[in-house]
Amino acid sequence: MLIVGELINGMYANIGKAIAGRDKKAIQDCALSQVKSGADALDVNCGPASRDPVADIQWLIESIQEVTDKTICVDSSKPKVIESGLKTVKGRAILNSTTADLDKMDILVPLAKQYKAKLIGLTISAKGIPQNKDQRLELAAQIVSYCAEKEFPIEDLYLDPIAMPVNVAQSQQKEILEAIHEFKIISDPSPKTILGLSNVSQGSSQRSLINRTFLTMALGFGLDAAILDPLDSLLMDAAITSDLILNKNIYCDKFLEAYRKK
Ligand code: THG
Repeated sequence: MLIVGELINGMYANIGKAIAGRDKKAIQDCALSQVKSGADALDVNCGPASRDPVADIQWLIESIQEVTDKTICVDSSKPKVIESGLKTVKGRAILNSTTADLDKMDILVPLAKQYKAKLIGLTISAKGIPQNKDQRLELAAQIVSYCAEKEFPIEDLYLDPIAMPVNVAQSQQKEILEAIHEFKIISDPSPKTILGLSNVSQGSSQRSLINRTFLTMALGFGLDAAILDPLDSLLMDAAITSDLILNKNIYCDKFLEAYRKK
């Protein structure tokens, strides 16, 4: 699976402070610790408190790129902030994200094409968050057909059914898991799937247990990628072991160690 580290997000107090105070070392340390723990890519989000997200996202990405060449996942709900981030990324970025709304896709799909970025499509719309699997599938199909029409490669599209907190949306979890499976059969070639995993445990105790159980199940339903906390080593162990069980890695008695040496 593709592991996207979630920790460079202004929503975290330490990162919010580092952005406001231009503390480059704090950002670089956070990037390197996630990479060392196994992150393949790094999500970068200025957070809700940023006063100048167009400038902040550039500073964040420049700081990170000084210490690692891992893929940058440019995370914002504002197209101007996303464009500013994509301009700064050196390699191929992940654009996080568009919704299924036409006004968003009309701007963001051409941007993803222009910068040869991969694209995350959230199965939400201005009408709100879908309440069952079929509503998620309807929005997913709208995103896939829009991308196909504009000749955006479907293999580079990651559909996100949006993980919701289990303590307030318990009946949604099975709908989300089944949506992950069915997104894969919308088209051939299949779109990929991704989740912002930590959403599922927001407001709950036992967060780590809920996160790793949900991740393991989602991988069983065909999940390709997750935005998660790579410093949670039990979570990473569960991810690595799931890939083994799903025959994505060769078995050996020391598979955790072998994977981490990759
Ligand atoms: N899908 C996509 N992108 C996303 C999300 C998604 N980006 C943002 C988010 N969701 C994924 N990242 C996080 C990061 C942190 C938390 C949840 C998701 C989190 N933070 C603690 C909390 O809210 O309790 C903050 C704790 C603190 O302040 O220290 O849980 O779904 N495509």
